[in-house]
Amino acid sequence: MSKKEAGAGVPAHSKGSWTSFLKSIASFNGDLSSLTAPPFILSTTSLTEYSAYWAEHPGIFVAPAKESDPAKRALLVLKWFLSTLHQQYCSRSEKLGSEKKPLNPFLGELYIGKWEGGPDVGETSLISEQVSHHPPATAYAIRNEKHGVELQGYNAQKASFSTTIQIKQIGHALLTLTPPGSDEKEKYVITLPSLHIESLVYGTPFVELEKTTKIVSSTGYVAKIDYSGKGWLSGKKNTFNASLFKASEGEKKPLYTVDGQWSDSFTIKDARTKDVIDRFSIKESAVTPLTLAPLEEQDLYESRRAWSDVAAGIQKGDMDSVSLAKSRIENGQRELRRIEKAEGREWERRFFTHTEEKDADPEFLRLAHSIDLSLDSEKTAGIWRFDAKKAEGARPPYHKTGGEGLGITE
Ligand code: HC3
Repeated sequence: MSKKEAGAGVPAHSKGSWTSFLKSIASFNGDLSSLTAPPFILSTTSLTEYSAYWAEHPGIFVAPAKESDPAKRALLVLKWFLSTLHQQYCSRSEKLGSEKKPLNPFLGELYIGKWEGGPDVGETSLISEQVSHHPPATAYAIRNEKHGVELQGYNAQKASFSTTIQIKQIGHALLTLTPPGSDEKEKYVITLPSLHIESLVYGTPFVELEKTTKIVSSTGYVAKIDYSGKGWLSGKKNTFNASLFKASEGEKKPLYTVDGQWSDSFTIKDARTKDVIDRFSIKESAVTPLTLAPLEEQDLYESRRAWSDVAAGIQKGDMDSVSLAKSRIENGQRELRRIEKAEGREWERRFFTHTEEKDADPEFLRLAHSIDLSLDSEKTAGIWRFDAKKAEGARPPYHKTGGEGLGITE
């Protein structure tokens, strides 16, 4: 078998710029948005859109709320989490041939939509907002009223370089649901996996997950997922081993185990009997597309509308129009920040409010500490929570200004 050559996936006219890009990565400062990447690797999608990956299987998202046994409920939460990984971390490279460099969201950028899940599942809504630009942080709230399920969270990335790009995710997700026949809400605190980029040298980057994710519930269960890749024991990419156990009994006494590849399929077993009790396969689980408002009805701050000229330029390969449209947004944002500073105020987030650790919900803090989730809130400009009051009053146009901040003046 012939060996793949470096740069094999890079278009002929981009070989030189790809080599320069690789050199710049080796000495970069950790800010991924500052990297100048060749046009062929630029994505037309902003990071605010990535929040949708959490619920592209709305039926699996709401399933725990229908289960009356607490251990099985925690297992269904684990199954849902695992089912999101394919969408989160490899749907783009599968569709486009490689992982691309996403658009760097501007402060206040919004991505809003809903999934129609049919009579059984009902409607699930998504609100994603760029709540901080320096450091970049995206917050989201995903809610299904029919089943009383809500996921909210926020994330930022800290990048470093050692043989390839390594990314540590900062932030967490918080799932809240009401079990059948109960008035008490239960909570699940979810940590976010670390990742690195593979196949950079060939010009076909893709994501591999590493280290661990933990999910702890207010009902006393913990799920631990260990990720490994091709060079590890199993020899297969995107591998994981997970177990669910009672916090009081520890991981040596698992109730359930889950093994497989997050990009393909996995098997859930009863840890005591070793019986297979459930399977999940990406190929057999169609995703439900998110419905967005038509572009002309979207707010000027909604991602697809705000970035439309940039995206059109990228698609045409017209880098002059891309720089022009990007500069318009960047200059508009700079001007807005200047005015805010002069007026002694800051940008008002439309759907989220930040708290400091000392003011956070004590139950959340207890759960977070129990799984060593370090909040690192200075790296996300605070702990971000969905603000139902703000959201109640929010109807398009969501922002108070006009096109200011986007370089639109008339
Ligand atoms: C690192 C990443 C941006 C961040 C992406 C995150 C962590 C965002 C939150 C989502 O819930 C999960 C997620 C999935 C993929 C992560 C992206 C993969 C690559 C991208 C870098 C900024 C791009 C690096 C450039 C290049 C050319 C190597 O692709």
